[in-house]
Amino acid sequence: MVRRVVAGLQNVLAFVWLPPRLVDWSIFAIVCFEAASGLLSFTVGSVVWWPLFWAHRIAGLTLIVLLVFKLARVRYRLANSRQWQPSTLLSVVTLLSVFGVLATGISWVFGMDVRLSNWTLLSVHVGFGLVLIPLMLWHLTTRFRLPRRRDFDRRRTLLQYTVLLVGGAVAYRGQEFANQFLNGPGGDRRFTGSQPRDGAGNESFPITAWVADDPDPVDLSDWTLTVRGAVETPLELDYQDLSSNTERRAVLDCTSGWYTVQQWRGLRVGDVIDAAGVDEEGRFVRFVSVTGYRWSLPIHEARNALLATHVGGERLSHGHGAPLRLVAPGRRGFQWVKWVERVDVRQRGDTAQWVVTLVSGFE
Ligand SMILES: Nc1nc2c(c(=O)[nH]1)N[C@H]1C(S)=C(S)[C@@H](COP(=O)(O)O)O[C@H]1N2
Ligand SMILES: [Mo]
Repeated sequence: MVRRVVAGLQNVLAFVWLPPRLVDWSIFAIVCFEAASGLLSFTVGSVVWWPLFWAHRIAGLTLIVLLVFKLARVRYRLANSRQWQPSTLLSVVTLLSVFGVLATGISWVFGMDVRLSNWTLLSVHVGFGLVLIPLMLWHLTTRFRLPRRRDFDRRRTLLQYTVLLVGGAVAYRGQEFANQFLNGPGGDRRFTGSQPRDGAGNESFPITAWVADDPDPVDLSDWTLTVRGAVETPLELDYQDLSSNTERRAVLDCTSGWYTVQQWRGLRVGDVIDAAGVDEEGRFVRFVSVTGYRWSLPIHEARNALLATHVGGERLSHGHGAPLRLVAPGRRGFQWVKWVERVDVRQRGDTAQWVVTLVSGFE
């Protein structure tokens, strides 16, 4: 029985064994796909995007098989130090970062919750990925060979790739199944892969600032909320003027890999901008922090968002964005602007916000 299984596996392996150049180019293509899907996955928060997260995980697993092929081919060259060339060092470093990215990705999927100072495994995974891209491109320039016609046998190649991808999908399903035993049903991860932070109120979830955004606590005596832009009457409101009476349960899901479900209380953005009277050409609403950090939402989505003063029945703490922070259900955490002081009704979206959120707070 065991022997038959082994023989079967050997047959499968012999069958999917790709020609060297195809292995290399497939690795290249998959790493590019992983970088693109990984980055894109950070910008989406709605569950309709689940196939993107699945595709990222499945493609990552097929990378393991391709690496086995690749290592089987180069192992003599690596093991034999007399064959080492200057570019071998680069190859080894590239290989190590591939191992890093796979190991952290897989451990994360299995629900491991190791933190390296404030970094979750997911952040380390992203770090390895960002290092891997330039390394791989460099490695490619030292050993560049285009695949040739005879590397492809159309039907066989197609079948090989199908086996690889289906294998990856089966392995991923198997992993989810195993997870139910290891971590209990679902392991409580969201479709984004984020792990739960349980409890209610300020103390129950981390404070996350993006890179260098770290203002002093906001002094309410010289803080106002300004509403302006494509409105009839711009407004300037004191904290005491805010009628914070709308409650909403919403998930804050940070790209560093955690989420929390909280009861938020605050002002409905629709009420705020209607008080100023929205002009016809108003299409977007932009939320600007005291630090300059900002994000904008299409106006119909913005109307249902909240400018929160409270979380879990408590006044927001400074770290969580007091006196006012955006609660944008269905959006990722980085879009939930903290320490909001201005609301702009605009005709257009704001592409510069992508850069501003990355560098906000740097002097
Ligand atoms: N002004 C400002 N708002 C911000 C950030 C920031 O750095 N500056 N970080 C964002 C990120 S990445 C996340 S995940 C959430 C975290 O909210 P929390 O600190 O209340 O958990 O706030 C978002 N809002
Ligand atoms: Mo975040």
